[in-house]
Amino acid sequence: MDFTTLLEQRPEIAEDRYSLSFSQRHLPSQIAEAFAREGVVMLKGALPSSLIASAAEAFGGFVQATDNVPPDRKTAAGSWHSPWLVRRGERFPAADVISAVIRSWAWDVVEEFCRSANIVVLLKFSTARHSVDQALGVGAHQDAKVVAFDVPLSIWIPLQDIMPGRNSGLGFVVHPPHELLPTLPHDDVGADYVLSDPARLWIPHYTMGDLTIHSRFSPHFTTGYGTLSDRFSLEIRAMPRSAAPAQHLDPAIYVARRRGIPTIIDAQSSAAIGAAAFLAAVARATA
Ligand SMILES: O=C(O)CCC(=O)C(=O)O
Ligand SMILES: [Fe+2]
Repeated sequence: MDFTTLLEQRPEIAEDRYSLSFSQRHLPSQIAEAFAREGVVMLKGALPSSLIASAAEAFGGFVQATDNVPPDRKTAAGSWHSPWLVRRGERFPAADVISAVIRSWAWDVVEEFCRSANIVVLLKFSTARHSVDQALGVGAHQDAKVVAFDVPLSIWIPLQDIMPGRNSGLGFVVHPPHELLPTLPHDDVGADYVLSDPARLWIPHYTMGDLTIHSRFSPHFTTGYGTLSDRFSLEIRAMPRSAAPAQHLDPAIYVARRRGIPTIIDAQSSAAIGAAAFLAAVARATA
């Protein structure tokens, strides 16, 4: 079963049937309840669309200069990059987006999910992704399996509108288990699991400025329809500072409230990682 056929047979999976889309007028506690129950929420209009459009343009330019894309990070389906390596001259588009998240109401939601205002942004587990829309078969993964078991959440930010059937996006199996699922050899939970209860599937539309947050056990998947359209996105991972193992922290940004405002209070990168200029860009954009 591929995603084109699935959407044709079940167009309702592109609807938000579980009311998981929230705006600034919702309380973070209300959003946290939905997240705990369903494993994913969408925050509508969380980021300024002009900032996202400009980040997409810079990231697109970076990818087009093919020297920038190492062969081991590239397939027919696109390429993926550590956010601090995506650079256009003095500009780091991922720094602008991360800073916008910290300055937005989405950060109140991240704090609520983490039950802490002392948060570490785990750049080591954050990715800037260029996805070329390929026809894909149905499957899903859990980030607890493929990223890191102890990282509680992933923020997924598309840098353009996402239209199911038109360009590659992210889809979810809501109401996740509270444990790791058995997987096939390539860490995928398999089409049988995903299709066993189509009522639990959600392939959202995104408008520029929207983002989703999914939990570590949320089974989710890259969607693909074979249109060959480009998609740029950023996934950011964060957790309570007090819970973060030392081996997750290179590089990392620390955020806490100062005079009530989320503020970057520290950042670190080893010389070998070489993220210092990027970290400075995030700090400048957030100050
Ligand atoms: O961007 C994608 O296609 C995959 C992203 C993903 O799996 C994630 O953010 O956890
Ligand atoms: Fe994932």
